[in-house]
Amino acid sequence: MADPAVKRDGVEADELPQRAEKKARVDGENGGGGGGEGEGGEGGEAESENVLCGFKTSNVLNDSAREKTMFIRGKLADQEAVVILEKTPIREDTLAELFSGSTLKLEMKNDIYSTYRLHAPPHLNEIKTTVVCPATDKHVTKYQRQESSLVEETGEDYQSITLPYIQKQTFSVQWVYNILEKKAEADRIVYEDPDPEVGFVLLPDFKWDQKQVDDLYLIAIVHQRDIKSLRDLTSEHLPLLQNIFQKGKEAILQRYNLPASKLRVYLHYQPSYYHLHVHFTKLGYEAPGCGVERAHLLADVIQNLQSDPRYYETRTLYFPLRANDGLLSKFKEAGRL
Ligand code: M7G
Repeated sequence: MADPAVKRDGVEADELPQRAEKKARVDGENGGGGGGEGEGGEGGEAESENVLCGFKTSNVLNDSAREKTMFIRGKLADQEAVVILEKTPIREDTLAELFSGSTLKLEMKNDIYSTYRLHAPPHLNEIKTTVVCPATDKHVTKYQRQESSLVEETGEDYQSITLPYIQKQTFSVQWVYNILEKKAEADRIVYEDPDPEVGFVLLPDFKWDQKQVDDLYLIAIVHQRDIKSLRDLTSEHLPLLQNIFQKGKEAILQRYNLPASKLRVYLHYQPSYYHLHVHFTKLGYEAPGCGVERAHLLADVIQNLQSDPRYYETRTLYFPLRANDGLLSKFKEAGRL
């Protein structure tokens, strides 16, 4: 099957500071290989073939009128797939063109009030599209609308319930290795420290279309391959964490003109992908998973490890699990919920 990724990305490094000043211009596109786990390879074509023209919808997993998103399960050439559609924000730098180049249809007029439907030029009316193909049952579960329950995990619970489960049941991190090995998304890298111990790659999260800094979202992926999550961190990892914190903030300031005081820098527990990575988002942007029940500020993580080298090995950690998450069943079976 053709590379299913159809994202619009690819920004020339030297134009990004201007982007921060709301002059957004996209010079190219890349497929990035981000769509299929286990697939390597780079895109980089000016225009992708429409891999979605044969997509057959099975059901809608989740949608939100407010977020203007829809998560759809279906089949692409007989393979299970999940497609995520998201209307993109309106950008200030496109307003002049939006007003002059659109057609307006009047819906109603009453006194000083009138409402219209504005038909914008197609390039100002994009839908960010993410394709996961082949998608596993776990992907379907991840994107399905579900009730969550808060779980209390002691250090012992982690050893006896969580660890055995995640050793068997996690998403592939092939996409992470592709990034670290420059087999995918190499042209999107914002900063890299190649050191095998304290080094990392900083690049845009695939949830961010890079068109505006208001919803800035980058991830720092560590070069070390044996740190699964927050639970594995000890004071030995302080140089790594401090390096990510310091250099990640510097790189974002340089590239996007956004100071550290405007950033939310955190780790998820539980993460979806068990290879240590840190989320960098713009403060004020309500990124999925930035709530207190899942996000752990990197600054706090560093301080906690400074005061207790085994803090994350021993502490009880709280996190939400969705109703259909297999790990939740394990906690129930163990009588921990
Ligand atoms: P997480 O905390 O493991 O899980 O974060 P979450 O997805 O439940 O938040 C992994 C982060 O990596 C998320 O923010 C994803 O959007 C992002 N991500 C996932 N994939 C498969 C890719 C990818 O292929 N490329 C990039 N650039 N980001 C990805």
